[in-house]
Amino acid sequence: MKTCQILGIPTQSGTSERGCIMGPTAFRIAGLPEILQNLGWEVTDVGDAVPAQPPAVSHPNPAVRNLDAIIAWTESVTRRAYEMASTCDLPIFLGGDHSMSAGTIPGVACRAQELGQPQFVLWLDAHTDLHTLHTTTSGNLHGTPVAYFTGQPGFEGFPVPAATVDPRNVCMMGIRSVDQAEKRHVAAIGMTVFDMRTIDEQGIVAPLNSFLDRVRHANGRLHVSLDVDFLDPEIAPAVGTTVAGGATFREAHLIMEILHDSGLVTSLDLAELNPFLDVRAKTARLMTDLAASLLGRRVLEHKTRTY
Ligand code: EXY
Ligand code: MN
Ligand code: MN
Ligand code: MN
Repeated sequence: MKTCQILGIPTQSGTSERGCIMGPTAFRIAGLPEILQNLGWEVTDVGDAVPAQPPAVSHPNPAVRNLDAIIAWTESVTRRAYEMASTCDLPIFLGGDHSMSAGTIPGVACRAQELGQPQFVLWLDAHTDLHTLHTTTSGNLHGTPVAYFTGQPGFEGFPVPAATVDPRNVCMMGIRSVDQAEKRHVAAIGMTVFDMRTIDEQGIVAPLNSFLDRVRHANGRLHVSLDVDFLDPEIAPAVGTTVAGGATFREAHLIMEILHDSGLVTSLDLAELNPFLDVRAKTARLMTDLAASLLGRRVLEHKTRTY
């Protein structure tokens, strides 16, 4: 039986909107562990991460918020993620704001390095989250994890990442809100970005399959990081950074179904759920259902298509 471990990461220090601290609880109340068990997975809920001791730090950019807390979470989450990736088939990380990925991704990438496999990342988000401590103007560090885990400079005071991901192995989908400094950075480091315009024009199947082919041919490990704001705010209101024009219900499920069929996914973040902003738990339920699609739930048991 395939094994899955679930870790809550109740951080909200990366945002200025309070409520993500309740994210892991909402996923558990929505029944995520039981739903995955019913899909045939052996599921262990390993509880919630706790931050390390926050260091005494300051930064010349006065906008930066909660630097000490984010460093403390990054340290402890990296360690937990590495342990999980070493002891189960599929670690699932329940956020918590997206600063969680400054820990989860270096942790799982460290395990990939040990196995001699390249780490790939599929980043599903309205935002590129590519600021550094120097370029952020909001000071909200959930806007920075991609720069950190791809090894960009500008993270004084942070631990050196346990392992970094080659930016050419990062694919982003759903992007529709990018700050000026991030635009320059995206072009410079060579990530693949399928923005919403590309999805409007080409759909999600061809772009996603082109990336999955690359992962497959490189015998890579694939981490999926799903930010609630990837989804259209009409179907997923429970996030502090909604951007109109996001992925539809079926686009999102189809991505998850294709990812499941690929057999390539080795770890998953469910990020940015803010239950305080939800409407009758619809976002918590949708995110849970998307995880179920990724872990094998299908409408019919048999294949309905011939390939
Ligand atoms: N780029 C904006 C900022 O840096 O404040 C918005 C970042 C939102 C980040 C959310 C998690 O994806
Ligand atoms: Mn994000
Ligand atoms: Mn986002
Ligand atoms: Mn510097």
